Amino acid sequence: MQFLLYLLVGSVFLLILWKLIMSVKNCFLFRATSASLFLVGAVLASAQTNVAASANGGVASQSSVWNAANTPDKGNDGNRNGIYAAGSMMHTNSEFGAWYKIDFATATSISQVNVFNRTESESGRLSPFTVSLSLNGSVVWSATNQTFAQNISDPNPNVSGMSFSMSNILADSVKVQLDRTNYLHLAELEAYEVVPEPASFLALMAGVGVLARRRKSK
Ligand SMILES: [Ca+2]
Repeated sequence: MQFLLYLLVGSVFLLILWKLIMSVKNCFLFRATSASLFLVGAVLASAQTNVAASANGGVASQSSVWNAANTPDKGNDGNRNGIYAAGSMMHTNSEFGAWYKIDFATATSISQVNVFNRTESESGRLSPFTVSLSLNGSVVWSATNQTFAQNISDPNPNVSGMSFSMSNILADSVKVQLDRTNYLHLAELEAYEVVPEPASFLALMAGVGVLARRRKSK
């Protein structure tokens, strides 16, 4: 269904682009301008989708549940608040290699993983840890022996996240695991893919069309 939508949008876009080129093909300034906007649009007309979120089909599991209030769904509910009392944190028992995993709805090319730690206390329990991506049960990317260090800016002081970047790794799950014995509690675990936004792209090209008409009328 999504493929058909892209095909339809792509066809409309090509038709509009062809008409624009034919109407102002002798205008060098326009061609230079539209080419620049085309490149800008290709960058702007993309968005990141967190495929680990339960709202996007992510299904979470964990090695154990410390308290009934700290079930796996709390780690992918879209709430990054790191205060335990906020009620949006998964929490295992204290055990060696305690883990938290989220299966995606489908295999997806992942470019970024964000790990959000507890903030009001016990944030040191997370380190050292391993974050990994897997496909069909095999690890396809990992960062081991990590010490948590906040590198995500957030206006909410109760949000503390560490971001990991990778080059579009095809995976169907993301996992955080302690490299020692301790409790594992995360406010949120996210995994992002970059997807095109045809609607934004067409809006941009509509702006190009207006520009073309203005230049042609001069
Ligand atoms: Ca949460």
